[in-house]
Amino acid sequence: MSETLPILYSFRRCPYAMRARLSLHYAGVKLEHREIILRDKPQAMLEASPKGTIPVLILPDGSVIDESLDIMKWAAQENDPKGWLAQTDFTLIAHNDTAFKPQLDRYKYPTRYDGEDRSGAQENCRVYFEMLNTKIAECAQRDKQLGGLTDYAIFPFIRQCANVDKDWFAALPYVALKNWLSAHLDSAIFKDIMQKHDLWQVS
Ligand SMILES: N[C@@H](CCC(=O)N[C@@H](CS)C(=O)NCC(=O)O)C(=O)O
Repeated sequence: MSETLPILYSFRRCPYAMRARLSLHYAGVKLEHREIILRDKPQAMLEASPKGTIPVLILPDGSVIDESLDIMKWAAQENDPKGWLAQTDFTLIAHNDTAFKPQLDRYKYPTRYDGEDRSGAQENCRVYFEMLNTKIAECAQRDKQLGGLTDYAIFPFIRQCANVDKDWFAALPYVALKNWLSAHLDSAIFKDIMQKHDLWQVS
């Protein structure tokens, strides 16, 4: 009989889905990956999680985890080979999600906001990067990581912001932040979780 695996609804470029995939990979969780597109969400996903955001994890017992941070925590509770969960900086992650992400959205998608000219949002992103740069530089003894799952929760968003205007990001004087981001982008785990999947079709 085939094993029933957890099901992950995911979208390759979504930073919330990336942090979930990174943590599930870290924990070595075997799963069925269902790649979707946001403009055409599968009915089965919406039935499991009517709020319609990605990622969604459905466990073999039918329970549903539809917040990326909860998926990260669940994965580390399943298996945490480096003891990372206890070291995770949830305050910084909350700052990333509630203060930085709205600025990133204004910077990346200015036309969605009345009167947004990007410059204020870009400056707010820079201020966040300056703070992160200092934190990362201070963590030099810990392999230049922020510790625990904090890196996995945050770097997909930094990647997204850095890609909006690569010249702007390249000109920033934040060496520790840039090295940290490059190390994550070059890592084997990131390459693995960014592999392309065919769109999931109901069989
Ligand atoms: N708080 C949620 C946010 C997830 C989220 O907003 N994901 C985006 C994609 S990156 C989404 O699904 N948006 C819904 C849509 O665009 O229809 C989480 O952490 O899982």
